[in-house]
Amino acid sequence: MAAAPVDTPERQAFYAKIDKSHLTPLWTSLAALITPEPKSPCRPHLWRYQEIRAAMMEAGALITAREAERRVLVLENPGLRGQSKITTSLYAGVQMVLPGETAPAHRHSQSALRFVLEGSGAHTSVDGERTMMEVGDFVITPSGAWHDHGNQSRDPMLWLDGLDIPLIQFLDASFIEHHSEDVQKLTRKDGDSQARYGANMLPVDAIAGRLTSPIFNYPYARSRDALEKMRRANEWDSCHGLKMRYTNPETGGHAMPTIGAFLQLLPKGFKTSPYRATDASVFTAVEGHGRSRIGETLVEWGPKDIFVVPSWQKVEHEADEDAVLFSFSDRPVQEKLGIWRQNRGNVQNVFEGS
Ligand code: 1HN
Repeated sequence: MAAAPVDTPERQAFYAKIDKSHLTPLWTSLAALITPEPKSPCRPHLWRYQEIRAAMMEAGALITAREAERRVLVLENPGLRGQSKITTSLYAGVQMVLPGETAPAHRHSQSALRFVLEGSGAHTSVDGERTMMEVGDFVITPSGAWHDHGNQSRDPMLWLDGLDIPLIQFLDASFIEHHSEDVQKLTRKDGDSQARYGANMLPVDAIAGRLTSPIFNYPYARSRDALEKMRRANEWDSCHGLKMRYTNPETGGHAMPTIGAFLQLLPKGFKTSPYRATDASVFTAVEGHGRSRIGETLVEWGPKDIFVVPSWQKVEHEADEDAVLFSFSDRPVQEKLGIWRQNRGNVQNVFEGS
């Protein structure tokens, strides 16, 4: 693109004059608005779980889940401080529910995912059905669904929350409503949606009407077992190892309309080829240790650590032992808009790669 036109005294006087009418020239900002490739203020960063956990325990002594509504420490991207964003379009936080606590029922426009980091047997209820949560479970709260959390186990439960808050904020489409009762009434037995939608069958007259998957807990045990069985074929993707996406069984599409979620296995010693994509991704290691080069930044990760890969930054992962990574991004949104793009390997030409 051509350089921005130079300023002349006449032009500056003109800009100052039209400014009073809330008008401004495009030609001074065009190059910054329409960049040849993504230029994000979002930065690569890693949060150590032990550091988050220690802070969370302090928060646990300072405020209850009920008073806080949700006791969450927000993971703020260093390039986006003060905005409650982990990437330009997504929010992430770590939430803790202590034994005996309730996080009261509410519903909002924002879609949410949970990825369980620690604890066993706490629950979330979504639109009348409860699910128990275990480490590694991927749990969904659709837009507009009543949800409350509780912990009747003996240990704290901590999970990673991912929400499309910045996206909804950008669209000025946010609503929240508080339930008249802290804990919503259950109208279905535990496991009902798993049985109806998670057994490779669908109710006979099911139509693909819903934007969000009717399965709201994708248990880690099942996802992990699938990866373990698939690895025997010894077919590895050079950029991803073995990477699967969570799907909505009614559509075959992403499990959520605004957030894509993925689980991947990197076998011991595997080093991925450079990869970049226009969807910034939030990762957490479930198992194993390794490292990722993200642009010029090297992050060393272990179980439950959380790191972020900004849009279009080249990433390479390396696993020191069998490693499992969970990740999420705004890829479904970009795909629907027809703007999602990736480069595999050391591709230079952004218009030819994919
Ligand atoms: C929310 O509803 C939850 O339900 C977690 O656990 C984090 C952050 C902002 C707004 C709503 C939850 C949230 C949230």
